[in-house]
Amino acid sequence: MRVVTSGSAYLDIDAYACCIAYAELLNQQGIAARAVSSAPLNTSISNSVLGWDARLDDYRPVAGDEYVLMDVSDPDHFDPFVQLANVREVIDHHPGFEHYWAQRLGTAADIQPIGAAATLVFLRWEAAEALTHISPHSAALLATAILDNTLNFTGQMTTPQDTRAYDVLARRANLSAEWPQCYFGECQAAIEADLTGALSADMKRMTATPNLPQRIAQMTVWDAGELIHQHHAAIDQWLAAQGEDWLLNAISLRECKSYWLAGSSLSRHKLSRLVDVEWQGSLAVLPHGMQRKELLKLALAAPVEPVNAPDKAACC
Ligand SMILES: [Mn+2]
Repeated sequence: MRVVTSGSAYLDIDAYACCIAYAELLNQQGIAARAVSSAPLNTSISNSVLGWDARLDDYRPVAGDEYVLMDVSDPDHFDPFVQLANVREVIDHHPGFEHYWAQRLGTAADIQPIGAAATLVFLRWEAAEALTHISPHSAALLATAILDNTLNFTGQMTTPQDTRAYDVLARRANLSAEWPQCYFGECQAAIEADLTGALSADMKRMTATPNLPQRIAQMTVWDAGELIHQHHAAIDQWLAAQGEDWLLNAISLRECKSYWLAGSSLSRHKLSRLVDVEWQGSLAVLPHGMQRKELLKLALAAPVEPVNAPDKAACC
């Protein structure tokens, strides 16, 4: 069995769509595959999306299964049932592990800087000349994943391939012109209804990257300024309970900006080394929407700051 799966922390709409739509393609090609995850779904998988006729498979991996990893390539972040030695294929758009997988898998590792991993899955369907057979729910899932991961085509990683894939898939799925606004509005309502749940469902540990705050929570909403204005204290309190070195990256699609809320002067210092931002207390507003994976790319490219030698005055 080919087990098509993703990360351990949570599934977002991109990972969810990729698992379901790629397992469907493999099955159509005569390769038995299941879309499987043990991770919780985050708020990007909105109520409308959950109402579509699409599900992960109820399947428990067994010895001898092979694994296909979608929208993740960091071995520390895989779903815990994944057997590293049995990974057959990786399709992802996060930076950092391209070389590792190219050495292990050669061309079976497909890691590209592109707006959504869902676009890479769309390209597989297209290359297989199978798009006329894609189910409406898989087309709708992939299209919505592209909307989300490209920040409605405003994200800096968006490519012409993402835009083209959305157009083709939205037509196949009969999505209306109002779907983007409807979808993002639904996501914001879900986040506001359970703010701490949304924070914990989209929080990543970045401890392997010393140039970044140790924890980064991210949310993509229609109006992040308003959300932070209304819920600043609750967000602060919940994140502070997770430690002192953290960032909330709230992406605001209405204004195409990122709102950053940082946990401490250490967190702000790390971020200011990567991006020229002006802090007002713990808050900074970036003039464009920046995704966590873009920030990760900057952090990986920057030199690691040497740990300060002990301060003599403090010792004496
Ligand atoms: Mn993604």
